[in-house]
Amino acid sequence: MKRSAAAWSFAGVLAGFTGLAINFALTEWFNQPGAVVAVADFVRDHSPAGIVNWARENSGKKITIPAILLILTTLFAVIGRAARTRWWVAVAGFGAVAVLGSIAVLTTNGATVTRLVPVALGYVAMVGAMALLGERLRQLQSLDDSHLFGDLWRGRRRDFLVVVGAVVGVASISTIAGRLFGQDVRKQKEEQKSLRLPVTSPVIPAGARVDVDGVQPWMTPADDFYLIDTAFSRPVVLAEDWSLRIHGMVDREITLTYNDLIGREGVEAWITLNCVSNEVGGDLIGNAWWSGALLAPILAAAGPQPGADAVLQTSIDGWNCATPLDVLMDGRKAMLAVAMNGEPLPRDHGYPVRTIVPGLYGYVSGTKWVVDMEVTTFDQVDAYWTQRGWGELGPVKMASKVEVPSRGATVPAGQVVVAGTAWIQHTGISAVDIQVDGGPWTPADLGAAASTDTWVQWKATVDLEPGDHTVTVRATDADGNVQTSVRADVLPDGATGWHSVDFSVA
Ligand SMILES: Nc1nc2c(c(=O)[nH]1)N[C@H]1C(S)=C(S)[C@@H](COP(=O)(O)O)O[C@H]1N2
Ligand SMILES: [Mo]
Repeated sequence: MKRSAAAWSFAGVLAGFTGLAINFALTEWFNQPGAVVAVADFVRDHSPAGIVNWARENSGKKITIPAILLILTTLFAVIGRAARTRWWVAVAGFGAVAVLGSIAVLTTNGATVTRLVPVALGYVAMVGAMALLGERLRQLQSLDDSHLFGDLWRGRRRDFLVVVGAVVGVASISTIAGRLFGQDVRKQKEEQKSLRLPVTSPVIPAGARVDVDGVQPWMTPADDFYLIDTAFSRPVVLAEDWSLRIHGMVDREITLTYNDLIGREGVEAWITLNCVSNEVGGDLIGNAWWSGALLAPILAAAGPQPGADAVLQTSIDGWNCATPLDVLMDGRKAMLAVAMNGEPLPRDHGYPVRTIVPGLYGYVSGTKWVVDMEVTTFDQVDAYWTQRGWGELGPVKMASKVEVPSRGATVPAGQVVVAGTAWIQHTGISAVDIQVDGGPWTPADLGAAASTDTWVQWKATVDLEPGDHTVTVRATDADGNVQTSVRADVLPDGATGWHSVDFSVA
């Protein structure tokens, strides 16, 4: 009796996951949001700001999908168990799951009813697998006590296990096939390989590096570049399908294709991008050689109307941000980027096109997979993060970081090298000072600055006695402002405060 309940629960879980696997395989193949991802998106978009901000700090993105799968596992087990005596519970229970999935899928960005097809087929797979498994279980359990553990029982148990094996096989193969053969994923890789972009390879400016081991590379390789976005599954967009629509408070609406974009006069620049969520001493920052087209002349061609002060940028995944129009038009190298470090953008960093705006945090400017720009006013719009309590304008704050010695390190006595980075993009750093054990501030040597839009490396050498020490760094910008010591949290508009590192001298 107990065993049979467990067997039916197991069958329910297996049938449920078979349906999820079929849904996954189909949605990967047709490049649509899968039902589980759509539910995760739905949960994120309908959670209160406090929870979303909390989750952002506590890697909520990583636990959302496992949590949904855990809840589904429990639900599938309950459904399977109930189906032992009431078959209609399986039909209705899996049906309820499919209805929830359908609602979530229909709320995804750009949804059409065709997105319901993979949900429906997933549902058919759930009920079908449950029917196959249930029938074998029923046969097995219809044996009376005299047959228990006899040949007949063994034979029927084998039948059941064969069906279990077949169902597990179908589910696994679908999942793996979805991962490997997602049509557009393959096409995208081919496209990225065959693109011949009019871009140059990065050449690190002479003197930019202080050449101290342990300082992060001046140019961040794309593979090491931090990743931040709200997407549970990063969109796969083909350059050949991409277009950007510029509309709203403009004299002429414009639609640009990828070829239009790369046919324009190019712009290339070293630009450091960082996240507003970067804590003091944190590593949500990177510096790359970006290539693309300047945004200002494109916006100018559209002709922003008087009164407009914002550009609402939207990604193909529905995420959006509003960027000050004057910042985009003031002559800085705000661009629609197609390449990073001389290569087409990687999928995760926004392939085929993203926005990069020197001097602003990513959350108000760096839209990945950007497809829409609406010229508007801040009064009229409330973008994804500003709705959740983050600052509207998002200029980068001055910051500096000690990277050598690392925290807790033990270094040999004598001349100790201290080094790191400092930044305030689009203003530029003019000086960096360090302080050891609360003593006087002494100037560090700065690496060459490529432009005001990148970070600078710095280094200093200090003579230290054996024992425990603390080194603190602070920067000064090109206007002579000294970095504030006042500690501020990353919410609402970026952290402030000096970075210190404790270490020992042997
Ligand atoms: N589509 C989309 N673009 C986005 C985001 C996002 O969540 N979705 N996050 C922004 C934030 S908060 C930052 S800091 C940068 C990070 O860019 P990266 O992942 O290429 O480093 O992308 C921005 N662009
Ligand atoms: Mo960010």
